[in-house]
Amino acid sequence: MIQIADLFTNQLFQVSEMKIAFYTSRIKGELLQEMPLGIGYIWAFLEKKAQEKGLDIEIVFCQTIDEILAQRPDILAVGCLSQSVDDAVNAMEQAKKDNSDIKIVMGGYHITLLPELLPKAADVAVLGEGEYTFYELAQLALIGKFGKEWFKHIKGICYEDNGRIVKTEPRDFIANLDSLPHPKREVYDYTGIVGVFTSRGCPYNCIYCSSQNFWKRKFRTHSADYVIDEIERMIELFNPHTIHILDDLFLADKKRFDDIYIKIIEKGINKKVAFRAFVRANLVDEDSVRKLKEMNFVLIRFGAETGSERLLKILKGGTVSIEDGQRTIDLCHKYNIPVSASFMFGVPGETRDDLQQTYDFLRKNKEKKFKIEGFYYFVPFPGTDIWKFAEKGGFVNNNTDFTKLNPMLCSMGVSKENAIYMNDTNIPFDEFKIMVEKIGREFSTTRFHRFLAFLMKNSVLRSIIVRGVRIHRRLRK
Ligand code: B12
Ligand code: SF4
Repeated sequence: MIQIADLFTNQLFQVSEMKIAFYTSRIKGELLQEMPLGIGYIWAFLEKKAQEKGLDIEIVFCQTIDEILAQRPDILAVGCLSQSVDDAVNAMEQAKKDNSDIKIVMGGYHITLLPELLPKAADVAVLGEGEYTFYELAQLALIGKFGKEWFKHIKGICYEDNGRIVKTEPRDFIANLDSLPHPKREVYDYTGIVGVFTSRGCPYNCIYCSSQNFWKRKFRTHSADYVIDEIERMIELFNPHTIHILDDLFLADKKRFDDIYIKIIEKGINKKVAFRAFVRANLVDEDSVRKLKEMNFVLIRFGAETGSERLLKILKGGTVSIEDGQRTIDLCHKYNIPVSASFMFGVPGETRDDLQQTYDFLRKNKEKKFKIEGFYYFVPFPGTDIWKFAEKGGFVNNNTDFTKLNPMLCSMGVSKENAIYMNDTNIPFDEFKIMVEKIGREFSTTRFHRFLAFLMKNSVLRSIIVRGVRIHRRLRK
């Protein structure tokens, strides 16, 4: 295997400058909510390497296709999730049409989990963790060797060759996450909430989750010192009112959590900023909730998914129980931290009895400081066990309209053709829809959901909204 980095030491390249444009695809009609951290990490890593090696690389972040065309980059790097792959393909096609010499690199969840669907407009895709792989591809471009005969030397990519998709040897995960620079965030105009990712991966195996398939169930963390440094820098740069910890498993490493807790209190960071985080209910105990309160956590979110023990066991492999969810709610209530959960409906195998149990769970907790983040129609994500099940059942395939994989709120009045409903044998769709919309109306607690639920109660308004959503979807297609 050729060490691409050696090419630099051997001075085999002559290019003096290069422009790279990053683009993150978006679900139509949705605004970019924050700086995509995946791109932010790659950007910061490239900047660091360029500085070390004295390379002249200009990097820009484009929020629209027009911006890409105006920038005329040498490399277009496009990140995308499954739900917005249509936008990614459109951006890549337009960029290629405008400049046939442009080099296009794709990356992120969708292509990593479905590499066989590499779009024609993409020259190559980075599979999995992107920092080193993208840097090596950028080096190939710098030395004028960005092509199939050289791609085979790069680990962790896929590209098309003679009509078939070639996947190179997988790349090992970065062993020491602290060796990475903090992700670039300065290109985004933050107002109030800034996100941070303090670990990568998750060892659990929930049947519906892409994250564990993407990160191969390997759990790695940044050290407490690195996290505190990053938080302090975020405060300095953006003065946020809240920092959102986006990790899958922030509480998993108790020793690290305690170290972060001690440093936040010692440095008085809890006086400058509030926090919110996702947690997994089985990892929540009284000690952690007390500490979260002291650290100024103002919101804790978790995926409750269902009120049925039977169904939860299927979804999460018996690693978390309804009692864990209840304990999380009760402890947060006791320590006065608002707690918010999301639920999914329409899981294959869900029965009327399961739905009733979810209803009972919600009723029981209605009076507590317990918000509902969302009641979502269940959709299968590529790379998961449930995706394989859906494929076997003929519900999805490689030609599926991936925009349908955007989990819709039950209050949005989804129709059967817009949903991927795999549970007709247990509960016919029409009956299911009435049941979950009722739950949505009764228990939605966020202002937006409540407002929607209120509108949906009126039959005229409901039909206008439903028609609007359908027209919107048709136009999107
Ligand atoms: C934060 C977050 C969001 C944020 C920001 C998303 C963003 N673009 O960064 C918001 C709230 C906007 C969001 C929205 C949605 N999200 Co989201 N989100 C996450 C979350 C929790 C963390 C992402 C993150 O920052 N990771 C940290 C960085 C380091 O990792 P990374 O982004 O994967 O980046 C690395 C590689 O992927 C790669 N890479 C990434 N981009 C690129 C680009 C290029 C060019 C290259 C070469 C490489 C590359 O290199 C990076 C560095 O190593 C993940 C779960 C998770 N644990 O990853 C879900 C997750 C990505 N989201 C998911 C979903 C479903 C959604 C939504 C549909 C929301 C919904 N309704 O449920 C929308 C869709 C938005 C869209 N544009 O399509 C799913 C994706 C499933 C799938 N197969 O596509 C995930 C995996 C959750 C899950 N467990 O299933 N999300
Ligand atoms: S849903 Fe959460 S706990 Fe389950 S595998 Fe995914 S990231 Fe891990």
